[in-house]
Amino acid sequence: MAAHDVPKAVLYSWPGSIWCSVPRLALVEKGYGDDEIVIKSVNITQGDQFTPAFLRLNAHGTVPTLVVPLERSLGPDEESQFRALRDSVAIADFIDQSRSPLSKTHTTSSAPAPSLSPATMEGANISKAIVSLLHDEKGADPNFLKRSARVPAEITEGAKVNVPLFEARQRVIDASLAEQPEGVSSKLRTFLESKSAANMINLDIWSRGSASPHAAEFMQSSKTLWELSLPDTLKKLDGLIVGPFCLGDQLSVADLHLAAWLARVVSVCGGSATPEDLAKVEEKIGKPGFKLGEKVKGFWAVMIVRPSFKTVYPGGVLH
Ligand SMILES: N[C@@H](CCC(=O)N[C@@H](CS)C(=O)NCC(=O)O)C(=O)O
Repeated sequence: MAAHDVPKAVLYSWPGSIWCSVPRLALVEKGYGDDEIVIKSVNITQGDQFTPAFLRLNAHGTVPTLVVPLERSLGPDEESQFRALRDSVAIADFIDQSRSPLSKTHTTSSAPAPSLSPATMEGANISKAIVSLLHDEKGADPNFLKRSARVPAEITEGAKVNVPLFEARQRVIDASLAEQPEGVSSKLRTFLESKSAANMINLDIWSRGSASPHAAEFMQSSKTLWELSLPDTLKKLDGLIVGPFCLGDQLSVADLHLAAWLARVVSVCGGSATPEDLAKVEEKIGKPGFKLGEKVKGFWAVMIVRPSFKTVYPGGVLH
């Protein structure tokens, strides 16, 4: 089979998504050529993730999603078979493992493909601890950070962006629900109904501010996020990072998760990709005596100068 006949993996992604940055960094670090993978846009600000077509690929309705052709589907006579990977941890590991310096499949680039997997048991444990900490839904959730508000004035300020966003999502959720056969319950319907309920609460908060019955609880959760979870996570990270990268001198997958997470933190604090802008994180947290640790600062300094980081965050503009 000629190289151009081989089905390519498709990465469903959105430029402003924090967790999509992880596989995007991995593709550059691993030296994938632009023609080796197809990147398709899923506009999560417009609700593309709630269309039945996308939910067939990923029932959680999240990006990144990587659809990879299975080995046995490469034969010309067989029906195409695909496997979908539905979270950034599995996708980054897959991207790392599917391209080695000796790899021939799908490889048109001759760039080196250094391993991003931890080389020791100790490294694997640190990596797991860092990745779990960053992805802990009860921790410093970077998507909540972006749409949090501790005081009514922050709701008013965020309304300009968030009201149209939650309205657009609601339109797609409603349209997808309308397509479901009447009176028939299904996993898809249950998923869409729960997304609709959560989305309506968000819409109510961002449109009505303090007048919303959900506002007080929302502002309290936002305060907990900024005053407790975020400083706590930053402190724990400083204790886990070996330096300068998470596991020492060699870059690994944990660094890609940390780079994306820290970029989001600096971005919501109004900073860009410079060493000095970490100070904005300390300012915005505003907790007396809170300072970022030296390991976190050292990591940021070595990460932001990498070509992969500059590709995913062009001009140092973070998201
Ligand atoms: N654990 C998942 C989380 C993925 C996730 O939350 N993705 C966000 C974008 S960063 C998303 O798709 N959100 C959809 C939505 O907001 O409805 C991962 O690591 O990939």
